[in-house]
Amino acid sequence: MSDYVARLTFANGKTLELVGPADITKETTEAIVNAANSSLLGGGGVDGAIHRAGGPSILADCRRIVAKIGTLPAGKAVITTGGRLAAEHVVHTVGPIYRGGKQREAETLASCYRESIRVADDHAIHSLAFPSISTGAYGYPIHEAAAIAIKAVIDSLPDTNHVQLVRLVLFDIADCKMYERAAEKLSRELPENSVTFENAS
Ligand code: AR6
Repeated sequence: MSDYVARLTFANGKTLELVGPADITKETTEAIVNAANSSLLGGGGVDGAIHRAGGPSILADCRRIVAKIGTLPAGKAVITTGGRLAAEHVVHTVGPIYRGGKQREAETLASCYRESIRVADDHAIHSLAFPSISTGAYGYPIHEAAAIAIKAVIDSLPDTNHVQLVRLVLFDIADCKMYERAAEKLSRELPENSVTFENAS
C-alpha cells in the first residue's frame, strides 16, 4: 500500500483516492485497470508491467475476447482475470492517442474511465484502481488528462451499485501533484456538503 495523496469522500460514502508514487501491479483493489492498446495483446508501460506481473492467463483471456469481438476501440473496456496479481480482475481499456486535442480525445478519455467503472460494476466489483490512462506512450498532456479523469470518476460514482472505491494510482510525484490539484479544484465546484476533500501530502 502506498500513502494516499488525497481523498474525495462523497455524501453517499463512496470515495475517490489519489495514491502515489506507486506501482499499480501491487494494488490490492478487487480490480485494476490496464492502459492497453486495441490489439489487447500487450505492450510497454503499464500494459507490459501488468502482463509480466499477472502472467499468461491474462493474455489467454485477452485472446479469447479478441477472437469474439475483434480489436477493442478506444474508449471501451473489457474484463479478464487478474492471473497472479493480488487484484482478482484486470479491466482493459484503450485510451486515445493524443493528436492535438481536436479529435475527440477528451471524450474518448472520459469514456475510458466511465466504461471501466461500468464494466467493473457489472461484475459486482467494489474497488477499482486506475493508472493515468493515455499520459505515457499516448502523449496526453497530464494536466488536461488529470481533470478529465477525475471528472469522469466523479460523474460515474453516483450510478454504481457495487463500486464504492476508485483509486487513481500515479507513478511519479509530478503526476500526484497534478491530479491532486485537479481533484481539489473540481471538488470546490461541487455542491456544498456533497463532498469532502482531504489532502495528506
Ligand atoms: N503503475 C502505475 N503507473 C504506471 C506504471 C505502473 N507500473 N508504469 C507506467 N505507469 P502508458 P498510455 C504510468 O504508456 O499512455 C502501451 O504500450 C506512466 O508513467 O503505460 O495509455 C500500451 O500497449 C504514465 O503516466 O499508457 C499502449 O500501446 C501512465 O502510466 C500504450 O502503451 C500511462 O502510460 C498506451 O499508452
